[in-house]
Amino acid sequence: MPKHLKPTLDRRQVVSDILSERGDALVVPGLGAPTWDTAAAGDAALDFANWGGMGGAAMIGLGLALAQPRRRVLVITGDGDLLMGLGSLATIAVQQPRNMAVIVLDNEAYGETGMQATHTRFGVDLPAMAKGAGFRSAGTIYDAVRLERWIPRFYRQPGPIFASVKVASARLEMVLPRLRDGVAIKNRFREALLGSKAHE
Ligand SMILES: Cc1ncc(C[n+]2csc(CCOP(=O)(O)OP(=O)(O)O)c2C)c(N)n1
Ligand SMILES: [Mg+2]
Repeated sequence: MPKHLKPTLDRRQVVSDILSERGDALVVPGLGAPTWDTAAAGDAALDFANWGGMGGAAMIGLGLALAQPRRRVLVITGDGDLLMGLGSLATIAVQQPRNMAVIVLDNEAYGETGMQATHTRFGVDLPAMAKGAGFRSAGTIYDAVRLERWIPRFYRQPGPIFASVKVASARLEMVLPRLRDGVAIKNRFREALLGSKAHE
């Protein structure tokens, strides 16, 4: 088991720091709090909010990464969401998408539903699992200095990349994306990505 420190990073700051360099990257925020963090950082048309579906963010990201190999795809999700779809680490590793990063905002809790402890609170090491599956690089980020070093990698280093960012389990204001309807979110995303081809 790795050294287990208390998670302290501010998740809103982490997400806004990461997304400030997004350019034309496609972003898949996991359900709940990662979606509120992403909305707080700007609610962009190239965000594919995964409204209430748990366990699927990384797989939606993989599909996008394979369909759009020239675009960077960032999955920004929670430890609970990733733990529910752990097999996705193996599937991503088999596909080896060079344009994909999976970033877990790891508060070691199921935040949305009342801060129940997840497995990472007990030392389950998600980056080690990603490495074991075959991700090209994986690591744990506990502080802002390390985060600053990792951000350019999320966008430029060959993937698949995995990072667990240890964020404090604070209760924050719920910032909802403007669109709530799944079809509307999908249509906005397709139009922003594909332009006139979105309707073909
Ligand atoms: C299949 C399924 N089970 C349970 C839920 C209820 N639920 C919504 S968010 C959430 C916790 C998500 O935890 P995490 O991904 O770690 O996000 P956090 O809020 O901690 O950032 C749960 C259990 C759900 N939406 N779908
Ligand atoms: Mg969590």
